[in-house]
Amino acid sequence: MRVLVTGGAGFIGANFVHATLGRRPDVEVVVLDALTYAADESSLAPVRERITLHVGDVTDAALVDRLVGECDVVVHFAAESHNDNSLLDPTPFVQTNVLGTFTLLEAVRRHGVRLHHVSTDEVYGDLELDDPARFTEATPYNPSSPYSSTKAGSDLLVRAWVRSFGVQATISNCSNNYGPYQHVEKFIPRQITNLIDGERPKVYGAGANVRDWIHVEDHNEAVWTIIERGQPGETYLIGADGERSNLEVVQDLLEVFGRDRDDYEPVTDRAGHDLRYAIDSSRLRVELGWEPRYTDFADGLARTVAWYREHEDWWRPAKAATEARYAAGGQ
Ligand code: NAD
Ligand code: TDX
Repeated sequence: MRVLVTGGAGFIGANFVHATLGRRPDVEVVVLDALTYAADESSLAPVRERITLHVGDVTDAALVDRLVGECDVVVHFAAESHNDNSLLDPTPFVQTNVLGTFTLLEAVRRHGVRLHHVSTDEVYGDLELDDPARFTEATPYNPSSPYSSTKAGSDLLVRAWVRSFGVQATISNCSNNYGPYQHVEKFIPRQITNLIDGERPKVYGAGANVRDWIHVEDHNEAVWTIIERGQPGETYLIGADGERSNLEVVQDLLEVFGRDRDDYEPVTDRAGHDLRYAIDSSRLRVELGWEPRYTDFADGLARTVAWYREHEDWWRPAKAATEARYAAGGQ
């Protein structure tokens, strides 16, 4: 089986490529990635000889058509993925997330190729902090940010292409991922690398906002489960019951580094900051038999800290510029 992985040089995509080559020796991996600021070709270095990497844009219809025509399955990770960036300049979000997905859909339609579209729980908007509800596949779309609205738009395109043209596609909406190879702009790697540098973690507002954390390997195994056993045309929510407030995560990290639990810095809050995300992944578990393996968040976090400690050469080049950008916005 030949799999085309868009965005395979980014955080989740690179982990997907590693996991696929590690556990599915029959699968041939082709990566399409524009190598934006969010990508790092060195994330693929350990497997570079075993994959084909095309540096190109998912909105390039001719290139996408050719690559899709040569593969059996497409797994679509490529996206602009950071909410804070989408508030500074939404343009590339509309371009990549909406037009890129449209370009891919037209190609899989022409070639009759199976597509798995990777999306986010943020398409459902947010929940109140004291609301016991969780998102399900039936929750209405209600995105808040430029990022999440463009992801919602891409999901709706996929649904329409399934219904109107019979495209064989599945969609997954996953909660917040953590693990190796995540860009230092994101919450957990930013705080780990701040702590390695002796700086204080930066918490938006009071740190009360809740995210539902899942280890990236559990996400990617769920994606494979859906490719192999999912129903074309269906949506599956992916989550590992990992709800934590941002403050709890920061305090866990402070403890790992042997620092005082209150040694963090409150900074300017994100505009329109979603309060809480929470996933009910019963459908994926009951119908397709998936279960997360990283069920101990403290352990997963400690392993992630160890990875960043051991891979300073990987994250250091992006750190100063990322912090300068945050500092300019008071964050
Ligand atoms: P990332 O920003 O780390 O990686 C995105 C990758 O896409 C990069 O390698 C980048 O170069 C590539 N890319 C961007 N624009 C492109 C274009 N026009 N053409 C080709 N390649 C392009 O993102 P991530 O965190 O790995 O997220 C991957 C996917 O998973 C995204 O679709 C995101 O919406 C979704 N997702 C992420 C999370 C999370 O917590 N990170 C959770 C749920 C869903
Ligand atoms: O320095 C920080 N301090 C802070 O308190 C940063 C960078 C973030 N935060 C807060 C904002 C959020 O409440 O931490 C939480 C997590 O922030 P991000 O890592 O930016 O993630 P989030 O906005 O929740 O979106 C993530 O999960 C869903 C991914 O970036 C998306 O791609 C995915 O779709």
